[in-house]
Amino acid sequence: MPVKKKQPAAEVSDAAIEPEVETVAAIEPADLSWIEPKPGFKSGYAAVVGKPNAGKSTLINLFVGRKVTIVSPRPQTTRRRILGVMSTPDYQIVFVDTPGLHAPKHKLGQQMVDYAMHALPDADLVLWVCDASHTPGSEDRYIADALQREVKAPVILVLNKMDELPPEKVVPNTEAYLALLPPDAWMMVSATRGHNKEKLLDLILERLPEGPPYFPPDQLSNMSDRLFAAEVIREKALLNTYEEVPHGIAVVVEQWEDRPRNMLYIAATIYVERETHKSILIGDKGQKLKTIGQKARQELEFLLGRRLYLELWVKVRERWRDNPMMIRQLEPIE
Ligand SMILES: Nc1nc2c(ncn2[C@@H]2O[C@H](COP(=O)(O)OP(=O)(O)O)[C@@H](O)[C@H]2O)c(=O)[nH]1
Ligand SMILES: [Mg+2]
Repeated sequence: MPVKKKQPAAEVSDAAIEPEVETVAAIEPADLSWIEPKPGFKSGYAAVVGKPNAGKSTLINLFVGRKVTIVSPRPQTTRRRILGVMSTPDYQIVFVDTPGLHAPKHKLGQQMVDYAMHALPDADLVLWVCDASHTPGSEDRYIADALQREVKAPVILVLNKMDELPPEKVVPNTEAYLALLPPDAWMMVSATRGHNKEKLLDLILERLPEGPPYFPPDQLSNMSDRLFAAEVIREKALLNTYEEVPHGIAVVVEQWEDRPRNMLYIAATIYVERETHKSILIGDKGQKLKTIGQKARQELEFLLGRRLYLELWVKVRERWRDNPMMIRQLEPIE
């Protein structure tokens, strides 16, 4: 087949260019009143750390009141530093979601641990989230040591998953976690059910310093809609695959276009590390990819408040998690 030649760009001579006329109507001045410090207003960064799967992201979504960070039963779902902002007329808490602290096995894992560690020195307080339904393991000890070393701010121990904790384990498990690191305060909660949310909030507010709001009150996260869409697609891919596939998944939104009648068109590529993973993700007659696409579309339509046409592609990038250049492409830093 003959290769189609690219059309040359239209030539424009200087004479043809009209001087630009200012046609933009006066722009409304932005409402910056939220920046004004109000007496007694409290604000601060709360770094949320803990081992993978402890429920850090679930807890942040609970406080923010909307999903701002994805959740799955797979360890290491959170790869970036994601902020979830909770604003009221009296205070603003900026929750810093961090990848779970763990011994990294690849370069991406190292980047994730670095994100989590970097959140610590800047934090006004630290929420150390543990899975209280299990006794502490070596990962919890590793985190307790890191907190002892790196953190001067108050540490609140959040004993999560109390809904899965049998009554006879409450005292021994609590004591075992308290023995790792004496926190400034602790609370048993269930992030999925919302148990003790208000009590934990009181502990946070007691330790939150006075300060100005850092974000406008209607801003819930630091993520652009485009990045968040990629995250939601990744979450649906994680929830619909098993074993080794999920860890090597990355999603890039390649196209994002407004279409007529408030329709949004998104084309995204799901990257995997192996051909076999690609066929698992696509599934028999494309069924798995279709399910992932439907679930992502439904949720994004709800979150973005508009109709969506979502097109998904799957591509292989071998061992991308060990390749610094590909990590930059697929999991860029903010
Ligand atoms: N039973 C129970 N499960 C929870 C609770 N909080 C989180 N989970 C589940 O634990 C898994 C990991 O949650 P996630 O928030 O992604 O953990 P992260 O890795 O620490 O961010 C998900 O399947 C959550 O639904 C809880 O309070 N109780
Ligand atoms: Mg997470």
